[in-house]
Amino acid sequence: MTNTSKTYVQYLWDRRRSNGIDRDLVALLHSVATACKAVSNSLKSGALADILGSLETENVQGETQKKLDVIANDIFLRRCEYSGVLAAMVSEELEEVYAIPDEFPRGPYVLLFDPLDGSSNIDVNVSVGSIFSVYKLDELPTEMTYDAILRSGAEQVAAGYALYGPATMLVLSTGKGVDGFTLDASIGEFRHTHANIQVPPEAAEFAINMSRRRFWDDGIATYIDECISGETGPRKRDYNMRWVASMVAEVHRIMLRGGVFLYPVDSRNRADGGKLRLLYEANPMAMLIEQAGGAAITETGRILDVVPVSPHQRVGVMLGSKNEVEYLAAKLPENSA
Ligand code: AHM
Ligand code: MG
Repeated sequence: MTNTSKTYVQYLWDRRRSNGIDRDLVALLHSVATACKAVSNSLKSGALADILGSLETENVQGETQKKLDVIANDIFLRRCEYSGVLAAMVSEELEEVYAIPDEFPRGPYVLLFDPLDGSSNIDVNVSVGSIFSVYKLDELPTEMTYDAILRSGAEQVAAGYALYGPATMLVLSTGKGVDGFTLDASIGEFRHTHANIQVPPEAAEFAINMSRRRFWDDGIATYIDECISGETGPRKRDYNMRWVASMVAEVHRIMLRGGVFLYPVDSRNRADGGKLRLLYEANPMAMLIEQAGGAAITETGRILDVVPVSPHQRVGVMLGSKNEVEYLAAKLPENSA
């Protein structure tokens, strides 16, 4: 069957006309998609290309880097630095801000990304993804410090992820809804396959790492216990559970069929602020989920309202179907206050 749906680039030009996104943002989002296609291609070779396994290095979070983390990070930097529209990039894999080198023209945009999320899944051939977030600065800072470029999630002008699953997909928001694209290998382009994605407001499916139960705060434990008690409990319906350990895969499932994803602050990760990173994991996913009609919170309020204080800071993340997230929020002392 021939797919005649629009290509991603055609979609972006349509957005330029209807949604007013500027030419520079079109160029940047095109570069990001090219990076995602290159990452997808690298992942396909797996053990054949000797790119599985770990390196002896650690990233800024103190986590052992996989070979593919480094390869994917390099792909994002190389594909996007020449775009001419970026002032800087921030990556999970880089300690410092990556200021665009002098040899390239600069522009007002900042790109933040996790080049390969869910990397514990790489060696076992389970879905992984890339996550990205875009801001526009009022003016080019003379010095590219974190202070100059850190913004709260509400100021994002675009966010998205690529999911490297059975098919490679790209899901994007430029602030007016959410659209999904599937990589058409026959032409090497993403095609617009999912228009105006909406997260169902009701759902009976949760995703959480249950092995951490003994570390949870009371509100989280009560919520999950209620779900597990099913039909006979206060929720009066049976719940299903999923845990891929790949946030992109979990969020994508929620985008298409609803549910909630939780990686809360708990007694084991509280000193770090949580597990997931605000700027290039929580914020872009929160923008996408909200733009699709869902909700995304930390223990104290909306993720998009958190004011960042450092580039790699972590937060508790709870997101998904609106009614379910609101029910959960009411059980969290600082959220319901
Ligand atoms: P990563 O950026 O090091 O891959 O970590 C983020 C991932 C998420 O994709 C996933 O939700 C979570 O870590 C899984 O954590 P756990 O190993 O505790 O199940
Ligand atoms: Mg990650």
